[in-house]
Amino acid sequence: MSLNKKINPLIAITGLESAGKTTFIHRLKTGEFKSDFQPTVGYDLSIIRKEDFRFDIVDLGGHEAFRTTFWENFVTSCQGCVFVFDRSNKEKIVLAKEWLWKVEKWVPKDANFAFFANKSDLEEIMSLDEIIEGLDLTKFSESPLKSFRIFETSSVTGKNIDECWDWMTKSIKRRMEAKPIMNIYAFELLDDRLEALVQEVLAEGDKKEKTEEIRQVFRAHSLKMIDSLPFINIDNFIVHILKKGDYYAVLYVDKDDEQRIARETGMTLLFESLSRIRRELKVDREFLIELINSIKYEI
Ligand SMILES: Nc1nc2c(ncn2[C@@H]2O[C@H](COP(=O)(O)OP(=O)(O)OP(=O)(O)O)[C@@H](O)[C@H]2O)c(=O)[nH]1
Ligand SMILES: [Mg+2]
Repeated sequence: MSLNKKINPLIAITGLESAGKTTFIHRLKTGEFKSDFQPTVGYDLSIIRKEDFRFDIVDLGGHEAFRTTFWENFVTSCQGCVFVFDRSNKEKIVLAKEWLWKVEKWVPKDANFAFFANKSDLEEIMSLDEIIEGLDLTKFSESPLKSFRIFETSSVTGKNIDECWDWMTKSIKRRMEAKPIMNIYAFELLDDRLEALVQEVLAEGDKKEKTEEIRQVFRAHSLKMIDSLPFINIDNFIVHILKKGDYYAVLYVDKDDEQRIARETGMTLLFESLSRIRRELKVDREFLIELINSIKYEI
């Protein structure tokens, strides 16, 4: 029942509205500057391949409505995070500081965190010293985050775009090769789309595309319960979907390895809570097996 497939690393791009997130991702993908993006509504997921690795990139809308709804879920499950700051906009520095430090708390401690002093091509911009002081960036030396770097960037000239990407992807890759990343998630059914997708997967039809979509929706809705289900690193895994009424929880767990993982990570509690969930939801064994079988090859 286990899979020999790794989950793709996720890189979350954060920053206030108009900081230049979407423009940066476009520059990264095409090597070109494009100036006419509409403000991002909600979030956009895309893929960037590098060598044999596939990175999922989430471009998070910077408007307050999206900051308060989507950011935490993505940032807490990322392997790399970027905070884009528009250095030509001094008025937003207090708000940017508030959100930067929220993000810092959400980023997993072993993830890479890049800070962009963006729009460096413009003339009327804050100096790096002003930014460091204004956003309290020196405090990162006390942060439990292991990997933090500041880049002065511009999507107009391309300054430091590739450098940051190299730094981030190489170190994520190294980490994953040393210790493949496996996230355990639990997900709450928050949107109608999810229910419909799950139903489709359970029914006949082309499961491959659907399961990918489901995975992305799930990722967007990781539950608060994640507090008691921390990250663990394993290679092989299976997917459990547990259903209770109109509520689904999805758990990626390596069935054969639960004991070993519990021992190595000291997370006996985690597995106790998993079995408690299973019991509470009174999941029928046949139902579970059927669900697992229906999606195990694509996730
Ligand atoms: N001069 C300059 N302008 C930039 C740069 N990056 C982005 N811009 C401009 O800044 C504006 C906002 O860019 P977006 O990429 O849409 O900003 P965003 O962070 O995605 O904004 P939201 O989607 O609303 O969160 C656009 O007019 C871009 O052309 C840069 O490096 N230099
Ligand atoms: Mg955008």
